[in-house]
This record gives sequence, C-alpha cells and structure tokens, in this order.
Amino acid sequence: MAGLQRVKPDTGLDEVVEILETDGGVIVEDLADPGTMKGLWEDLGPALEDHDFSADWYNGTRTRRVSSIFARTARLTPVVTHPHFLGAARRIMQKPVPMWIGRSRTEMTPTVQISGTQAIQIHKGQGKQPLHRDDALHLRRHPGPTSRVQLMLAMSDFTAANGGTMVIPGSHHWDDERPPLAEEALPTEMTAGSGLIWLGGVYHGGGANTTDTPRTGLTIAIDLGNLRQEENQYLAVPKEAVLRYPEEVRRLLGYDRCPPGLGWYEMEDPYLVLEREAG
Ligand SMILES: O=C(O)CCC(=O)C(=O)O
Ligand SMILES: [Fe+2]
Repeated sequence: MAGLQRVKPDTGLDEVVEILETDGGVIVEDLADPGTMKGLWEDLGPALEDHDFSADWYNGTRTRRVSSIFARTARLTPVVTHPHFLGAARRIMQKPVPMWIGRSRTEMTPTVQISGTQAIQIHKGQGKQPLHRDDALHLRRHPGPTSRVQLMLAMSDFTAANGGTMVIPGSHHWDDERPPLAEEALPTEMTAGSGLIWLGGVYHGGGANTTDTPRTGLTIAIDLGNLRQEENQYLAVPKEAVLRYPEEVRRLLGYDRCPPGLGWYEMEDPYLVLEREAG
C-alpha cells in the first residue's frame, strides 16, 4: 500500500474520518501553530534533557520518554481539541449502544478520555521499536470497533532516517493471527508542528535514528471512556494543573462520567469536584 495520505487543517472532518477508517492513519500538516510549538518546547524541552534513556528494549535504550504531560504544560488545548484529532476520535468511537432498562429501550453513548501521554525523543543509535498495536492494552480482539485514536505531534521534523514513526497502513483491518512484518511498515515523514493521527488497531512503532539529530514527538492517546486509562491521569496531573485547562479538557482528563454511570464520585458527576475546588 502507498504511504499515508496528507491533509491540511481546513480539510473537512468527513474526509479525515473516511481516510482514518480506510487507511488507519493520516498526516495532518501544520496541526499546531508555531507559538504553541515554541511553548511546548519551553515546557517540555528541559524535562527531556533531564531524563535518562529508557531502560528496556521496547521503550528504547537510546530513547528519552517524559510522561505526565498535562501536568508539565498548560498549552495543549488547541492540540488535544484539534477537530481532526478530537473530532475524529469522537466520530469514530462515540457510537450509541442500545440497551433495555426495564421496559424502556434506550441508547447510551460513551465518552472519550485522554489515556496516555508522552514526549518521545529518539536519539542516534536507537534501533526500530517492535511493531505493535497500542490498543493491545485493551486486551481486545481484531478487527473490531476502534477503542483508541492517537496523535503523534512532531516537535521536530520526522524523517525516514531519524526515526519517523513506522506505520503499516490498513493493518487495523487485520485479524490477531497475521503478524506485522518490518517490510510492510512505512516511515512517517512530516515537519515539526504536523501530526500523525492513527487508530489503536494499526501496527506501528518508533523508527531507527541513524542521524546526529534527535527526533522528538509528543503523543496523546484518546480512548473510549469505559476503559481504564493507560496512564493514571488522576495521579499524573494534580487538580491544580487540571484546573489550568478549560472544561472540555478537564473532562477529557477523567473528570467526566461515562454513561450510563462509570466514574462517579459521591454518586455525582466527578466534574463537580473540580468546580468546588475552583471555588
Ligand atoms: O516514537 C514513536 O514514533 C512511536 C512510539 C510508540 O509507538 C510507542 O511507544 O508505543
Ligand atoms: Fe505505540
């Protein structure tokens, strides 16, 4: 299959969703503006410099990973609520579920939530990460309904030589028996500020960096609201940091109730806890 399609920020959501459903991934050019990118480097750059390389082969012994991203920066609203990312995540995952409650036939629509966040910096000498599906975390079968939509925002240019994310287009349609082969994966090439959006069922992995310049990406995963978050956002992001964000993002960070009733606090919408805290 050919490489992933590229869209512009003004491409319609219908088209982006169609591409995602067919190919499993899409590159959005200029997803974040230069001011946001500069701010993200100010907030996350020092933490990346301070971090040691990961200790294991999967995470990469020449790769630095920084998590708890929403605690480290308050500048992610335009990124996480970008219509091609959050809009597509909502469109693809928020499908009504029919059910009976007594004699009434009703439908419940799940929420979506921020699941895992990481800045990932791949340095010279890092080899390819094993190809994997991130929705394997959900211990689910494939093919099937999407339970994750993920973004990799390029904080530096991504190239074939510096570790641009390897993706097998269309592999979300595969069953659980077919293994991913390195020859099938294509590198994501995009400029800083652009973003790769892909579905949780797509085989992918970090690429090898053979250049002298590190490759830096910021990933945010949005999952269905009835699943456990990959990264424990309640521990990762203190309430004061959550409160720096607008209501939509606060809810995405976990202060929301997934219908018909997951995640309540004192039998109420957990968002009320934040409202009380904010005074
Ligand atoms: O760094 C990348 O390009 C991808 C990393 C990844 O897929 C992962 O760590 O799950
Ligand atoms: Fe991954």
